[in-house]
Amino acid sequence: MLADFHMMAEKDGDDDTDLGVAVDTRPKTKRPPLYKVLILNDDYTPMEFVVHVLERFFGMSHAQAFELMLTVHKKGVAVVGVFSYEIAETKVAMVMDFAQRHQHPLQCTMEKE
Ligand code: TYC
Repeated sequence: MLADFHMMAEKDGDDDTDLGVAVDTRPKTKRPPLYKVLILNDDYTPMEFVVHVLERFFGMSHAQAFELMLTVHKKGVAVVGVFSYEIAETKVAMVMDFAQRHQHPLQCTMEKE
């Protein structure tokens, strides 16, 4: 716990000679790192399957999912969401398992933001 810092002018009779310790003025609220989940293009996975994946696992509307699928198809890769490490890891595992079960080579990965 941080020591309180009272804004009292010249509390130490500031002649700049005291050898006090430095005191933290900001609470340390370190946010957890975030991870981008990416979908990669390939030549074999059907477009409709990718659209379905984006709707099912990333909560997108059909229109949003279709648009993002086309972005991946044209550009090769796209970020589909940003999550905490555990959520990102779970999304990647669910997509990879779903693709494998349907025998599509769709790839889903994550990287630190
Ligand atoms: N390129 C695929 C096709 O033409 C479609 C596709 C889009 C595949 C996005 C993967 O992440 C992907 N059938």
